[in-house]
Amino acid sequence: MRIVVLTGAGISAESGIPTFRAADGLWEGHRVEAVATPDGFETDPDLVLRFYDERRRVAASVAPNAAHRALARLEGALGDGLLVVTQNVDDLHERAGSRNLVHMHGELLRALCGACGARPGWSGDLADRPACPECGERMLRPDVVWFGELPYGLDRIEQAIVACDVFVSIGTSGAVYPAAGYVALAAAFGARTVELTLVPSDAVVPFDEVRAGPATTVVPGWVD
Ligand code: BV8
Repeated sequence: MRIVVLTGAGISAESGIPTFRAADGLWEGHRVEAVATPDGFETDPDLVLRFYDERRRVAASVAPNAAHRALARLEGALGDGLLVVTQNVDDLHERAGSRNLVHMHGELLRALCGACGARPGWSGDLADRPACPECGERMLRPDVVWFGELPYGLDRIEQAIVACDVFVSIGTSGAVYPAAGYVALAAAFGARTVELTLVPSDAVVPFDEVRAGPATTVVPGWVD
């Protein structure tokens, strides 16, 4: 049995990490989408660095929830038969025990050097412009994928989706591509598609099965 699970902000919501498109999706009065972009970074790098420093601190202060732990249990049972593809940049899947994991939109706990391209692990702040441990330049940004930038791991993800038997989408609004197109790709290659989320998304193709509810209920319910 080969399963691909796509997760979005909804799986971390009950851990205390705000989702993107909830009513309060604002940061210092800016739409999150306006901040999490290359243009936003060019326009006001300090604002963007502070935005991600704050999100890094929030992510460090919360814990994985029952949904993250259920996926780690599922990996224990399936081994390489399970791949988790997350749009999230927090490390709650790792801390719950998931290992077969792709952060397609990058990671809060990694920096990216604008000078040498190094991607060092990073748990501190970036707004105080620390030096890159590789080249010494002070051009570090969060290693997250902004709009118009190429997500990570696309080949590995697409190969897993076309080969999987079941595709499960958890806690994502299906607003962002290429992730939003994965359910159609899975269905086209014959996989059964399942959505586990609070508010069912108006997906490009309907899911075979939808379970609406909080992730800490519907994900363990489906896994176990
Ligand atoms: C790319 C940064 C190509 C990291 C994010 C037109 C013009 C320009 C671009 C495009 C265009 N059309 C399409 C595109 C591509 C664009 C795109 O999709 N735009 C959209 C707006 C139309 N995509 C891109 O640019 C991507 N790159 O295509 O590159 C390319 C090719 C070659 C060379 C170069 C480039 C890059 C996309 C990545 C953008 N970065 N964030 C960060 O700050 O975190 S996107 C951002 O949205 C986050 O990553 C987030 O993960 C993602 C999706 O949001 P969700 O996770 O779904 O969260 P949301 O709040 O929306 O929904 C939460 C859901 O949870 C809800 O459904 C809710 O019901 C549910 N929920 C809530 N509580 C619970 C719950 N479920 C269960 N339990 C609960 N308790």
